[in-house]
Amino acid sequence: MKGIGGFYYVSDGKGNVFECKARGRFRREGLKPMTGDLVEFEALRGGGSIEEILPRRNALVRPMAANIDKLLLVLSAGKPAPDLILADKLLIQAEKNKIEPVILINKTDMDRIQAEAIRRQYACYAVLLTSARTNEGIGPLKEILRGKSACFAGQSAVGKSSLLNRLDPALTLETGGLSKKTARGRHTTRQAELFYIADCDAYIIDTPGFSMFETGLDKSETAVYYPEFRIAAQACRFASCRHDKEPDCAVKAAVERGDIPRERYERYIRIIHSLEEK
Ligand SMILES: Nc1nc2c(ncn2[C@@H]2O[C@H](COP(=O)(O)OP(=O)(O)O)[C@@H](O)[C@H]2O)c(=O)[nH]1
Ligand SMILES: [Mg+2]
Ligand SMILES: [Zn+2]
Repeated sequence: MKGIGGFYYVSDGKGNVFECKARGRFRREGLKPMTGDLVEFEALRGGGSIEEILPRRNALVRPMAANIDKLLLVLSAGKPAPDLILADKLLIQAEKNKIEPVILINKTDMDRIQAEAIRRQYACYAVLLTSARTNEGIGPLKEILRGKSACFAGQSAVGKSSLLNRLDPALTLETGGLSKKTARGRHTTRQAELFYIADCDAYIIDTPGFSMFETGLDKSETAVYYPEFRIAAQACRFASCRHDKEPDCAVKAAVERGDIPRERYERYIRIIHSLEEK
């Protein structure tokens, strides 16, 4: 469920949670239990010991989470202003790890026009408009999550924990973290933690927000993870086209026609140029 200070909290799936230590051999093998892991553990009096980590279906580094079907990328239509470069990088990471992304544009109650403008940039993805304040989109979100495991991701204070509280009224996760002062204080999510939502039979991982993120990709492979580039890219003159300064680029032509959102394309160029600088 979560790890804090060398302790790992393991659920037996029957409502009991055990505070476990990981076996020394994991450390020697460079393995560390992650939130979302399936493990074999030995229940001891007053705690337990993790004996095996079962093979992972997938594992994300940012946020740290294992075995997830869907990545819930939360963006704010109000404050904080959405960092769409960060969003694009998280989408790239999801594509690379074959995890289905779902974009949640939250805080629609603050700025619906901004919410619609963001939605238009991500037309090739599943996008849901939500408000943890007015409850907008919570019903459809439950259907998207039914029977799945999912992980929240996004900047801090976009409303990840608030949305999770809405999914299960029994949850009382700490929310806040909008002001700089409290960002390191009590009202913020400090580690990835998994929750079972009985209402939609889903396992959801809440995660702390972050702002810095590197995809760790090569600039020539980055375009592959843009679903809206894929069809157009087949018509580029060069098979190795990065859709930057190459001649006869069908992706750039699609941007000019308005078939690919210009903002997405311009951020793509910024992302690959920053890779070149490195
Ligand atoms: N107006 C509005 N505020 C929201 C909404 N969702 C969350 N908030 C507020 O935004 C702040 C940060 O929320 P929190 O859930 O802690 O964000 P997290 O850091 O992503 O988990 C809190 O003060 C919430 O009450 C929303 O849909 N509308
Ligand atoms: Mg939170
Ligand atoms: Zn091209």
